[in-house]
Amino acid sequence: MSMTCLPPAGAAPRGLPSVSAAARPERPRARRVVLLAGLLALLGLTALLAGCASQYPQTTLDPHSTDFGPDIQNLFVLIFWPAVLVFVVVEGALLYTIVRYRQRPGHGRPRQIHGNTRLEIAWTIAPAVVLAFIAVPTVKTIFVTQANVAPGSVQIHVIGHQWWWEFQYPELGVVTANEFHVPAGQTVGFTETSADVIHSFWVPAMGGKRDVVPNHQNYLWFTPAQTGTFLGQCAEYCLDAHADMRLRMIVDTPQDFQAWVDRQKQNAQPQPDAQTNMDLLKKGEQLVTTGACVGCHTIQGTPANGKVGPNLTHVGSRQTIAAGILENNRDNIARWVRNPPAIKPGAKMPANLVSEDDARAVAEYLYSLK
Ligand code: HEC
Ligand SMILES: [Cu+2]
Repeated sequence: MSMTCLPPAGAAPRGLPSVSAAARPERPRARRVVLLAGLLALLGLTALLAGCASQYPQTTLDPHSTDFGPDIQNLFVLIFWPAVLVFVVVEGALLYTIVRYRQRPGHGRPRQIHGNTRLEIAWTIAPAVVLAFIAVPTVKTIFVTQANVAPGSVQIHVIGHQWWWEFQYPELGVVTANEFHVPAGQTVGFTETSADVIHSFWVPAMGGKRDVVPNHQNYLWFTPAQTGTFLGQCAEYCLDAHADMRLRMIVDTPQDFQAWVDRQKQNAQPQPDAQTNMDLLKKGEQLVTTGACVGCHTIQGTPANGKVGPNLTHVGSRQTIAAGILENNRDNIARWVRNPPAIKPGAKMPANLVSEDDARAVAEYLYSLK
């Protein structure tokens, strides 16, 4: 018997099983087994992915702010379950139709119809209602979270650079890079702009992304709920090292935050530790404050006052360097200073500014700037 899509002329009318179809009962059972196996595999995969979710520090589904994050989470849940319902109904109807009205040997061409006004009106109105249901709370949330920040909150000016972040606290007199501190339970207001191309500032645990645009100011605010370190990154493709443009938000208790601000406001002052080699440190200080570095980096209290690269006044106090891609230690600072583009392709700090030996001295000095 032929199994082509078009039934042979004169085939039996639909609904009357032919003799040969009844004589071959194995085929539908085999298909059912395949379908069931597919469904089970899908369920297993979903369970596996759900189990992994807690290991992702940048998940968007686990908000740690008291306003922006939960606003988005509630909106997501509000839309997610109706979407699941729509999915199940539509896909269920589709699967049912595929199975129930599949071509069977001996079944003829089904009745041909054209147009159904009632159905067409229904499937135009139903999605319109669904879209309105989504649009109203979405637009409301957008307006709330786009607003400029309330007075009295911690003000941070975010400047995106290819490929690192600058954080200025205009009211507190602090400038830092790639890692910034905020107090728990207090609203933080960001004004954002870019020094070059469009970036996007994103700390997923706090809430949504916000574009960082040159010659334009965007606003963002949220209230961190608890202390901890939260990872973020640039979320708008900005050429070579976009993927290496990461950031860390450290939420402190209000006391720890104040202590951090007090330290950051001070001039650079080497703070040797047990492993410090003082001769090397002095040599490094000399190299940095009289070398090419001063043209691009600021080290408060020294002649270095460049604005091209990150502020290094307290670079030793940061957990990472180079926008979150290297752990902060002497070896990594030395490696970085020798050849930044080898570590971060495209990095806008030139290689070979210092020799191998001098890089060790530079690292000894910079790492002591706590
Ligand atoms: C032409 C400008 C320029 C010069 C000169 C320059 N840098 Fe940089 N530097 C940068 C830029 C830009 C970055 C950020 C790179 C990135 O993360 O993508 C940077 C990053 C750094 C960092 C990492 C800071 C952090 O917190 O991530 C260190 C450390 C550093 N420079 C040290 C030096 C030293 C030491 C010298 C002198 C020997 C020097 N730089 C000279 C532009 C410069
Ligand atoms: Cu980017």
